[in-house]
Amino acid sequence: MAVQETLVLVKPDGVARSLTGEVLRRIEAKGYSLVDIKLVEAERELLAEHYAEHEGKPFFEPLVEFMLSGPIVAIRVAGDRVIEGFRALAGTTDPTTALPGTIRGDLGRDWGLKVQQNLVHGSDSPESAARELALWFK
Ligand code: RTP
Ligand code: MG
Repeated sequence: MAVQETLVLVKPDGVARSLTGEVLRRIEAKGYSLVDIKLVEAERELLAEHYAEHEGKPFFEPLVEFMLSGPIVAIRVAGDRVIEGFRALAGTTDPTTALPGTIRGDLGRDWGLKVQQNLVHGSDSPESAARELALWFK
C-alpha cells in the first residue's frame, strides 16, 4: 500500500475550543506525518466547492454558515492508509453517538444546534482527498 495523503480540517468549533493541539497530538501519536498546516478564514465559495456533494440537502446552508463562523485549521496529513485511518480516528459523523476513543466520541457532543458540530473533517476516499487537497492547498 502506497503512502496516501488526506485533508484534515479542524472545524471552527474545534479551533474555538482550543482542541487543535489535541487533534494534532492524536494524528502524530497514531504515526501519521504532518506535511502542511495553516489557519484559514474560509470563503463561502471554497466551502460550497468543498461540500458540493451536499448541495441541496437541508443541512447544507447551516453547515456552510457554521464553517464560516470562525477560523479553520487545514492540515495535509500523510501515511499508509491514512484516509481510512483518520476517518477511524475521527469517529462517526454524529458526535453524541461516536465511539469513545475517537476524536468526536471523546471531545464532541450535541449542542442543540441544527448542524452537527463535530470538530473535524477527513477526506473519505482517494478521489476526495486529491480534490480537497487541491482546493485547500492551492
Ligand atoms: P466530514 O465530511 O466533515 O468529514 O464528515 P462526515 O463525512 O462524517 O459527514 P458528511 O456526511 O460528509 O457530512 C458533512 C458534514 O455535514 C454536517 N452534517 N450535518 N443531518 C445533519 O445535520 C448533518 N449531516 C451532516 C456534519 O458537520 C458533517 O461532518
Ligand atoms: Mg464527508
